[in-house]
Amino acid sequence: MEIQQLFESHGQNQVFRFWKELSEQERSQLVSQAEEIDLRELDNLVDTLVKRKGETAHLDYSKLQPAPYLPIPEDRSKDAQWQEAKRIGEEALRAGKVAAFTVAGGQGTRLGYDGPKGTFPVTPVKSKSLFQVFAEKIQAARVCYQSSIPWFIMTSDINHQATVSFFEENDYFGLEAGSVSFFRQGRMPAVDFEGKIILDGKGSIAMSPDGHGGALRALDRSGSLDAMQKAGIEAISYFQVDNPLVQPVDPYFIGFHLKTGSTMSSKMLPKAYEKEKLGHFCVLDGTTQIVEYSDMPDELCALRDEDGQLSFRAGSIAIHVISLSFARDLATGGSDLSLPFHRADKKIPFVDEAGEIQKPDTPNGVKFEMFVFDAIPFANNPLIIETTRLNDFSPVKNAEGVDSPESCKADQVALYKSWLEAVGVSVPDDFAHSIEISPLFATDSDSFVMAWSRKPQRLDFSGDIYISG
Ligand code: UD2
Repeated sequence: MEIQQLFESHGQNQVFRFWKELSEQERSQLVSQAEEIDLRELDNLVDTLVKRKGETAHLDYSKLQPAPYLPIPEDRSKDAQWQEAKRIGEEALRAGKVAAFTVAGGQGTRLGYDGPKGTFPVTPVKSKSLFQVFAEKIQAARVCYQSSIPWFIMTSDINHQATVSFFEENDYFGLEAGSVSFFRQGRMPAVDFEGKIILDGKGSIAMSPDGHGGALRALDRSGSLDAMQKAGIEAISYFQVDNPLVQPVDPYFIGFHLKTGSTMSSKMLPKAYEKEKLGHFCVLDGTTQIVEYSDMPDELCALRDEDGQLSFRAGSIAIHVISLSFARDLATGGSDLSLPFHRADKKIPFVDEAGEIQKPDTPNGVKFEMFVFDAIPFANNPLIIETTRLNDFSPVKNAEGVDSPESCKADQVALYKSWLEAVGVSVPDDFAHSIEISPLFATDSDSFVMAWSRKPQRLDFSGDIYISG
């Protein structure tokens, strides 16, 4: 069979070693998995990342500089530059030039939650899921800008069906079904430390999602870029599934992206502490890039300016605006523009020679992932703007402690308290309950002030408070 010969010629014939024992159906499943694999790409990854043969580009950390960013003014409403950006962003939103895009292909293993992460209940009073929060924020923006604002969600093989079913069961949380598009990201095979593709069943290759950087290829392959182009979209507002405080379409951010002619823009926060798990915005030889927290040397994380601030303080919170034309270049531009793969050593279940499934206790193989932020070095005028934590970032990543459901709920309550205070409602000091404000009522402090003036409410602080849309 042709495919077997092809694998043999790349030294991967072990993939078909149980062939004779497989049923017709198992054989065709194995062949279709095998056909997904680009063996030339894999050979190259095995040489460079697994066997570390030949030239592996090492980052010269001594040349790394902190990347400049646009700081957020104390009061954006009094800053002409920020107001102009907001006007441009609002105009683009009203003109239907913006799509929202969520990457939701990850497995959420750290959280210890089984379902798709977007289905995780996250709000303090109503326990709305992450997906519901985003859906309501997008709905609010559609009403505000009288515009369709399509929403694209990238899933992976592991959670695609469960994600789509969740939306169907919940009537798309009030959004029109056709205005939400789901597509699967690509997969990569896992290999052992010799570079051999691992089987996790006699007729099944150990495949895993190719990282959020796979979004660019998948946007193209799924026809989403074409659909966006047809709809007149110019800017893709990108965010991760784990962060309910994100503003899915922020007019200031979109406005700055358009106004400066950037093709990929990013939001930053000053790191809260040296080792906060955020990528670092850096410049190397004049090129802006993100160095992931796990790759950043401790001494650079700890380096401080004369005024005591962390030098490499600009942390990436994985919120970007990407121009549609740039996304297309990256997806189809060939090797000149292709994103690099990163190596992750993992414990990967495998079938042994006897055909038994084994679950190793220590890493036994390598998974390959692309990161979307590796596109930044290819971007024109990559812009970085500062935001504030309460208005944009409180992810749910760990079961407890930092970035946990608990800390995220506390941040949501703190945000809503600040909105109430802005309209002169003071929350009693001994208030021991929760507050939640529906995005359908307001999505930020400004819209809360407006909504409150139209619909002021008498709040009873003897229990939880929920302000609905
Ligand atoms: C990510 C960033 C980190 C910082 C942080 C902020 C990376 C490598 N690091 O860290 O620098 O910005 O977020 O919260 O991204 N995903 C997919 N498909 C995949 C893998 C991931 O869709 O194959 C999605 C996943 O569903 C989630 C997001 O990407 O929405 C982040 O993935 P993560 O949890 O692995 O990244 P994390 O928290 O280590």
